[in-house]
Amino acid sequence: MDRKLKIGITCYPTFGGSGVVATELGIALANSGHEVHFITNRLPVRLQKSLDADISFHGVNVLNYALFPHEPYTLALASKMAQVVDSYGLDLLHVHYAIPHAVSAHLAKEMLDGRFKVVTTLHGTDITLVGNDPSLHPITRFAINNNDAVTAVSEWLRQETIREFNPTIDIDVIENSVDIEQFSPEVGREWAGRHYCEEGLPNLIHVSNFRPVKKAPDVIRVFAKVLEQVPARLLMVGDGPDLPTAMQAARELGVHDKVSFLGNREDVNFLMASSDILLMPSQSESFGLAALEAMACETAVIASRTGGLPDLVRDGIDGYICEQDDIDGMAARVVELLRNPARLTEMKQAARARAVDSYRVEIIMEKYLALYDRVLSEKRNIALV
Ligand code: GMT
Repeated sequence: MDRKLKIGITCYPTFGGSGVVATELGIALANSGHEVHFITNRLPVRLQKSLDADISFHGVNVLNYALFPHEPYTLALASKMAQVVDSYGLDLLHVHYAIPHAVSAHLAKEMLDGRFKVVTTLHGTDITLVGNDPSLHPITRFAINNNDAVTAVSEWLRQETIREFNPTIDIDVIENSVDIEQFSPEVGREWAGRHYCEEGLPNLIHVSNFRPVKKAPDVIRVFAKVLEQVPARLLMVGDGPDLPTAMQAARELGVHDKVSFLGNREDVNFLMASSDILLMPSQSESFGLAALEAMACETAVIASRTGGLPDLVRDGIDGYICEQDDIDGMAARVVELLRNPARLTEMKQAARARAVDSYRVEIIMEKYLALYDRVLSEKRNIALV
């Protein structure tokens, strides 16, 4: 697209994958000359280093009043969206995670009499865990049907959305992306923090928000089985509800001195680039951003057969796909690779090539720009369902 666009982006600003995808896209769009406005309740984590003249940040302040059972985030966000669109003449809002962002954006659009377009990206649990709850199903379906375009981060999520919501709008698939300069094997080589890696020992890594769906304690179980056969270290990166359970499992299985629990980290690219294999035994994963980032760092991936993971990680090429809950199977694959360095290197290089060729942020940004172009050339067409 030749025209420079004015784009508003809303996401959850935390370490979660949807916020990361939204932020990396916003940075890439700004670097390509588009005017980008983040409308979020806090500065997104990965934006903290990149805030410059081309990216504006508009904080959403939510009133906390004693009468309210809950803070009215959805309404405060809609008000802020309408203000920002109006003040800066934005062409479109691109919101990430349907609940409640797609609803707020629709409200803002109604407030401004349809003067801009709304694109929603569905990321996963907004469809599979939250949006399909009976309390939210009708409003989620309404928002999906009344946005100008809706994307899902994998074909699997597109199918889940159709199955769950039977939408009247077509869903486009635009996958997650990765910054291949930041996430590259090179960063690991110069990294001062290499002391997490014991000289000569292979490194395994797990990166997640430690919600039950990520099965972090299973990573420890896999690792304990691996240690029965080959020496290694394990980095556990992130924080969340299952962190204490994973720590307890490490103590109970007697492997705690070989595991480093590192919490939420901004240098996750360095940690991945210093590792050999990423373990992702998730119960559900619409795409698997951490797997893609690891692949870009030349780290092989061993993941469970769920959601979009088998489309991302080519079984036997970039790593291995194992059946869900198959602790023994995953451990066997790790051992197989650690005992065969030539095979491991081959997989690491294939993984990097796949990330560069198919998922680098410039490629994915072009897909979004084509979508923006399409919706901006369409007349207003609202189906109230
Ligand atoms: O759906 C979630 O769990 C939240 C979301 C997030 O914000 O972290 O994660 C999802 O979005 C990522 C980015 O699109 C995907 O790579 C993750 O696979 C997906 N998580 C799940 O489906 C569990």
